Amino acid sequence: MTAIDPTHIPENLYPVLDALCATGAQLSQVIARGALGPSLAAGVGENSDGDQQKALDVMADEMFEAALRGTGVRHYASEEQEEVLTLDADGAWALATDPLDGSSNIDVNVTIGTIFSIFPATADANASFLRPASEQVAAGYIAYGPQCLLALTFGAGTMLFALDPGTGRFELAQARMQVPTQAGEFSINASNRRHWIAPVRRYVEEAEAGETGDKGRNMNFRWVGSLVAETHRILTRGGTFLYPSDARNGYENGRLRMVYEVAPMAMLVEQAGGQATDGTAPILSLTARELHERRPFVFGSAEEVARIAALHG
Ligand code: AFP
Repeated sequence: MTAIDPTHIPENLYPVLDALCATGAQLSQVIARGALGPSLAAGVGENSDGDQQKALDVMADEMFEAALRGTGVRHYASEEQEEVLTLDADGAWALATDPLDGSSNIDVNVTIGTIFSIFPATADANASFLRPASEQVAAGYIAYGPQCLLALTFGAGTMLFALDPGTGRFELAQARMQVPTQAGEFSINASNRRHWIAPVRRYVEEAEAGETGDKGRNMNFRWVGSLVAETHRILTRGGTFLYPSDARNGYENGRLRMVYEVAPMAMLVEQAGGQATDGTAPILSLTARELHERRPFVFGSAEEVARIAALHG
């Protein structure tokens, strides 16, 4: 039984997408059992960067790694593993993933997700990922929320699939997602205000001033703490997301990881008519220097992202 309608998937990538979707469907069932199953939010260790690992982080990573063997993935990179793994020595693809993003929301029943990015594989494992983000051939996320959804792009628009709980198969829900150019909402972790650089503070103050300030219209505010949930909202109804560099120790390049969070989300958003930068430079023009490097991340409605870049200028 295939896990996703093959109609919209390039044939040479179908085994990879089928494995990702089958695993995503399994994971959505594990997550839906919540407290009826083993504790998914229990701390089980630390990842390569010292972030606390939850049981579900490790479980998801193990499930995706196992499922992708034999599908044509040569190199597997994960937030939960220090080094790149070789799965199929003659595979054509290099896949990077945050297997479970939004871990702080696991035990409070808020949408969490899996993010993935696919490059053509090169012989050298790291070199497959340390290259311009524009060389991605596919990017997507699976959102585990009230609906289990897959947003997916191969560079010809961003598609949306929904998991049919009755069949366990992802079916096309929207052929082409489109980010509205104007935003009505902005997203940033406002508790970090005292750490922000001036352009970020200025943008947020403009948004907060609403119709009483330069923007001339009111904005609403959202912060979920789950990149997949924020991205899905912005792909659906527009908005702006900022995780900038800030003055905290270790946050000089923000919090989000370039290879398996920032780059795939940037491809999805730009393929839907939005924009994605590090505050000024387009993410897709950037190249990661290290597998787990962080990068300041601003994305969403084109007008807003351009305003933020102008303020940085
Ligand atoms: P976790 O997976 O460690 O919860 O991190 C989630 C995340 O990478 C991203 O999904 C959120 O947008 C962001 O971190 C939330 O960061 P803060 O906890 O600093 O608000």
